[in-house]
Amino acid sequence: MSDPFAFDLAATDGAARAGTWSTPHGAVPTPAFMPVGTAGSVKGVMPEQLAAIGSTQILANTYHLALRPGADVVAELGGLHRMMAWDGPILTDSGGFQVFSLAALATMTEEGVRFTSHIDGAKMDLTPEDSVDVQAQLGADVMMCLDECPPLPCEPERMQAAVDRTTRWAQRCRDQWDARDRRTAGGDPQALFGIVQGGVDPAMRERSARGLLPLEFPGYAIGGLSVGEAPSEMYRTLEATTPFLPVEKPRYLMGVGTPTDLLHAVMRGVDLFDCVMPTRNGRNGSVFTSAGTLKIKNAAHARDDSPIDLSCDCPACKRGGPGSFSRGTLRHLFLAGEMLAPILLSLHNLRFYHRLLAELRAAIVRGEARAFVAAELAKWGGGAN
Ligand code: PRF
Ligand code: ZN
Repeated sequence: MSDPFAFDLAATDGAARAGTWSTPHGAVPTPAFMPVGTAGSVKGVMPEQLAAIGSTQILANTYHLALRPGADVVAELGGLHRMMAWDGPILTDSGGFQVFSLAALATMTEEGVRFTSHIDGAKMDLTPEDSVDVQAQLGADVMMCLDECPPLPCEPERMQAAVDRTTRWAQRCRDQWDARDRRTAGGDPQALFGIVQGGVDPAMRERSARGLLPLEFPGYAIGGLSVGEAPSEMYRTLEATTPFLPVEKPRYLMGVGTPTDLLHAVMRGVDLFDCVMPTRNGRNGSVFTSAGTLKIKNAAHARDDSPIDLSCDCPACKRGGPGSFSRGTLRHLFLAGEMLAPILLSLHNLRFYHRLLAELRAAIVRGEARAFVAAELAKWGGGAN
């Protein structure tokens, strides 16, 4: 049988790659950005709107869904695709990272993580095997290994221990994935990605990658970045990490980042991203434009009849054509607490991310990635995105 998770490289330009990632729920042109649907919905955005603005694959979180409504309930409701009314590819994160950012009283042992639910205070355990079982019940196309992501800065001994534990847990996740015949509880093929850790130390990143490679995952994530280090350190680390990853497998940078981060990461060989930034910032009234970020609530926009971005074809901007919303109108809707405002700004920001990566992909195919990135960064200038 042909590989349901084939990754085909259409073009490379330096370290940057233009590819197509296949899944049982459709193909994803890469580089690609995944909107975050933490608890089973991309906040405020309808699935058909996501498709219309260019979303191809979305992300959901094991931690949130396992606590509420429970993985068994998700399975009974038909799995994540049915629940989210999204027939395209879905990826779930494994839960460990969210335990340490959200749960109370999280502790870690070799066996797994133990924590207290941030929702109802219930005590819960999550082992690597549990994480795979729960993610199989959720039924996404791609699941992630349980990993340990130490906050930065981090002592070298602690970092090495986290890297080695992440490698051992990856083996246990892989064994459990094999035991489940690499399928969701509903019987569909399901991929498992390994996660490279190691902070900003190139030697640790190499150690982590070398530990995971023999497990032959269908894809590799880069975790442990955007956790307190400077952007320049993150870019340097990516440069020291991607050369150790297989060329023919997708690479996913977890929880990153700003538009600037995406451009720099693609130039260093990353294919997939997720981040709450476009939707969270949109809900807070902060938008990305071709001239940098702006805050729609600022008084300066009160009587501004122009759209957020004349070059944007999202449902809010419509390139300034009929049916577009002006900055002044959006500011008013925000200040009046109208729910349409955060929805429109979420759509705009997601469209900005998708268009940026689609244009970068085209530039990679043309062999002009470097010039494209330089031109975008220059356009954003002082209003940096
Ligand atoms: N590990 C996992 N999920 C993550 C991260 C990680 O390191 C990050 C770090 N940026 C975001 N989400 N499992
Ligand atoms: Zn727009």
